[in-house]
Amino acid sequence: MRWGGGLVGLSLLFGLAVPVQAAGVVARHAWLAQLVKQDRFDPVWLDDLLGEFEAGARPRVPPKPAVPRTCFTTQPPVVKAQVEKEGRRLMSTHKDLLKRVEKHYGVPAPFVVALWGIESRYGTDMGNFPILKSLFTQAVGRSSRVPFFREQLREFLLLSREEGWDPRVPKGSYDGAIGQVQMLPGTLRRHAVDFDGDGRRAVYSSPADVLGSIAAYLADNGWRRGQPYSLPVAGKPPPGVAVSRTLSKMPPWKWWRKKGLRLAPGVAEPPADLPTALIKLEERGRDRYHVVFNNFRVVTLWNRYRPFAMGVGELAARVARKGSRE
Ligand SMILES: [Ca+2]
Repeated sequence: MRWGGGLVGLSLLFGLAVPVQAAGVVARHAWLAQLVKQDRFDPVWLDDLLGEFEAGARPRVPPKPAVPRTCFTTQPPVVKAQVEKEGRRLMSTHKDLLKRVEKHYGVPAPFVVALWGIESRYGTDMGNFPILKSLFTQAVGRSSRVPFFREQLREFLLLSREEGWDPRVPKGSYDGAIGQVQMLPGTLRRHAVDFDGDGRRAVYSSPADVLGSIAAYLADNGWRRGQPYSLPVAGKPPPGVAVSRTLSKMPPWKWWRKKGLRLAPGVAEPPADLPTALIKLEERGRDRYHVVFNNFRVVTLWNRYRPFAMGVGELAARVARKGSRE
């Protein structure tokens, strides 16, 4: 079945008279017609491509695991140990490549490898949903996220055209995250790079493109070389010192010091003028406090959930342990 019936769909695309339709269907057709006009997609090709998906026939979503895979801080210790071990092995396997990535983008190898491990288990778990079907069925659904999925579907079609992909082929997450980097199509179009220079951004298969793209995203979003990521606070913050609500405006570290905030024993002080935020992590009934800096903020642009960024820092520290570098 074509979307809304092939002839009706095409008649709309070509601006012909249309029978009375449900408002939602008309809106959907208007959106597809706009895609054709705006991005010069062939209407017959588009109709053929999307026609097999019936509106509302969503891909079956498996139940969510108790521990989200992308939150390293909450993974069971045995899983953490496995991810760390594999990460350290890959740090060694890709040592030369990671050096080039670090030199070019200024992002240390352990952070690049940590994001790779957390997002796709180093490329072994990229999601099994056909991206086109996932995005289309959610783009014509009824949820408040319809505009988001419409935009991502458009980005996916553009990306497929640019990269020479058959849009029917790529698989990924239910939300449309693609490849070993698990970036959404729009993010991928803006930030992914062809780091091995073969003319394609092979985020499914090329370690150079995968690692380069992760570092490029971080660099594009303001990663700074040589700055600390997060440091543990001694105990609880003093009374009257609140956790930062935003990471977009950070006072300097000396401001926090003046308020009485202290780092855990043995932790080296950051530069006094370094912009600093205070975060709290609730873990197994215990609150932990950390001060975090610009590069932590950059990772919250990748995933705004603060424990995600904390997990990236934790895994980066683990894979960087003795024996993993040089
Ligand atoms: Ca490439």
